[in-house]
Amino acid sequence: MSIFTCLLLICVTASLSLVSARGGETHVVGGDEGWTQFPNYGDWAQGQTFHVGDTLLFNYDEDLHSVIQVNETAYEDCIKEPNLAAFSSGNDSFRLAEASRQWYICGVGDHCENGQKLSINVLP
Ligand SMILES: *[C@@H]1O[C@H](CO)[C@@H](O)[C@H](O)[C@H]1NC(C)=O
Ligand SMILES: *[C@@H]1O[C@H](CO)[C@@H](O)[C@H](O)[C@H]1NC(C)=O
Ligand SMILES: [Cu+2]
Repeated sequence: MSIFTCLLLICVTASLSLVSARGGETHVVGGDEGWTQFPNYGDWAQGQTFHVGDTLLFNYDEDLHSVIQVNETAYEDCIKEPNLAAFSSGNDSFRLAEASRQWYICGVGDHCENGQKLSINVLP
């Protein structure tokens, strides 16, 4: 293989992996533990890079938890009503449509106060 072909292959491979890193990734909140009480979602989010076009999936027992999208103030103070959106199917997924910070809390009991809350920063 000539050096030129070799370089070309490296370039193509590198750009393909860049493309595949952008958009379309599904982030299962909390990984295997899902959306529940007590995992540290700050730690979980630290290990993720969220881009526009990715999907955020909340996986949980619908009898035990829910998902409420709120603003920053409501996130800090665990205010459930009014909110931006509420979900309770146990399998709630959203496509991340814009580059922005987003906040989610659980709407059941004192779960939010116990730390069942997630803040993510969606990059372009
Ligand atoms: C944030 O949400 C709370 C209620 O959840 C509401 O009272 C407040 O006005 C909102 N703040 C902004 C800046 O939208
Ligand atoms: C969760 O929802 C997705 C579609 O949003 C669907 O493809 C998947 O089968 C659902 N999973 C379960 C366990 O219901
Ligand atoms: Cu909960």
